[in-house]
Amino acid sequence: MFLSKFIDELPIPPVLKPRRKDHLYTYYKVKMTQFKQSIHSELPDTTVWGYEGSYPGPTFEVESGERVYIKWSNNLPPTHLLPIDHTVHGAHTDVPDVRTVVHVHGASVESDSDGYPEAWFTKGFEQVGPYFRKKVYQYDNNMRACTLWYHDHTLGITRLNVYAGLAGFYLIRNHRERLLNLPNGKYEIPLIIQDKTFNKDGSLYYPTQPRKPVPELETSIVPTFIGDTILVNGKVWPYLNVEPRKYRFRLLNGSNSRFYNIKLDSGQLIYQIGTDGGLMEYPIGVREIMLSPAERADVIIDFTNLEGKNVIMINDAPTPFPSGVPVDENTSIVMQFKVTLPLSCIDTSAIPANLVSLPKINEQAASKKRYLYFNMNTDKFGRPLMLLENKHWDDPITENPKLGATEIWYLINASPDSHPMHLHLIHFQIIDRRDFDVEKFNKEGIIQYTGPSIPPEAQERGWKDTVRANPYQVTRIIMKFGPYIGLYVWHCHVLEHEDYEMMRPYIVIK
Ligand SMILES: [Cu+2]
Repeated sequence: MFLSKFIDELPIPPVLKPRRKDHLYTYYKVKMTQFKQSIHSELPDTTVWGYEGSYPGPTFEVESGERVYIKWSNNLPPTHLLPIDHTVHGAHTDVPDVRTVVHVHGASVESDSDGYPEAWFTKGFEQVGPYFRKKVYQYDNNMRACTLWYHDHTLGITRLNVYAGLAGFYLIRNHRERLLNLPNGKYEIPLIIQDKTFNKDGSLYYPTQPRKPVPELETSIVPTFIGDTILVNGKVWPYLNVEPRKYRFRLLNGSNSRFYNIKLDSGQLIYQIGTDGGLMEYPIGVREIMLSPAERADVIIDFTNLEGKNVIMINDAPTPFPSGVPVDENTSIVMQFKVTLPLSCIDTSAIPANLVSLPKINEQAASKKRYLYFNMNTDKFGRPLMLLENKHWDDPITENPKLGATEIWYLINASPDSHPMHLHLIHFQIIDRRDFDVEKFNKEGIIQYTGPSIPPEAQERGWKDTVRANPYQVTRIIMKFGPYIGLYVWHCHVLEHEDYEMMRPYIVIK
């Protein structure tokens, strides 16, 4: 379907107002509902799901150390917007179709408030999953200033709930960050990038079958989802009028499966100042930024001296990444900046030479190394099934770090695709990536490196919660577990993989 580019203005999600805020705590109420929204002016309105009547959901803005309570409630209709595959674990016919649970991605949060995939709940909490513990979640926000996001995490239908619209930003700020004099106020804009496909009537399209259909099933999960349009903040190919000055953008890949390699068609530098978990040590000027699903990049783009010019944000990453379908004239376009607004005041904001101190976690501090491999399996319908450690979601827990322990995880990817691996609760640092002999590993279970240790890319040198585990490489990450104990998860953030067993529980023990 043909949709014109750059004819709709970029929407900016509203900042959510708390119901109560005093020196003790802040309280928010957030309702999930179904409603219609204009996704593109050439399309009839689209039925979506959102938080507080907004897709993407409203933005939370909280302070480091602020104690926040959120009552997430489900007010969605009883029928799902999208086709459910009832053969997928956790989405069998013994549970209601419309279930939700909210995870704040990247948050350090107690286990009972983390949005465990089996802690789901239905409308009015009438039915709840086996791990449901409480209606009001508690977030201590004992973290650096950083760009987090919240989204649905229900077992077996996360891909559908997020695709329907259940995602939004959660920003943590602090005094230290404010002292840096970064572009702020109307010059600081979050951008959630997603790909979707629409039917002619404006409704969301999500495939009921993979390319090679499963005849026994009415609906089958697909190995990856590839949309034919790109949305930013819920609009297809929007434009943003900007002033000739610096802007700060929080880039988030909120897509199901698609990776983006973001560039500007002007060829100008993008100044990256932060990663998933907060500010970097110093800004770096880059011409491209790779974002796998759930990864964020905090950037500054300078439109100074570009009066009257248009700058297009483009993408050239194939899907699945790195050896899948190349982008076309549509999926290579993200959005447009039009430098049309007059400068309303002198731009006194800065790109500081130094941002924060970022101590490296010492490898010697690690008390445990875990070797974790991803393997491709086939299910009884002949569909590909990506597993972690050849284990399913329901198998006994094998990853059980001790509270306060530092560990190194070896993410061993013997598959041809890159998998964005995400750990809940903690932020980690990437140590390196290294090619290995895949055949030998598959036969003997021994890692024999065939290349040198490759340090993380410049854009990854900071706190991370999601890392690209590239094909035929061992990716090493290091982290300290805490400050909470209990049940969490680690998983691939390609939502079609996560929903189909590429997710495992882990437990932090005393
Ligand atoms: Cu994956």
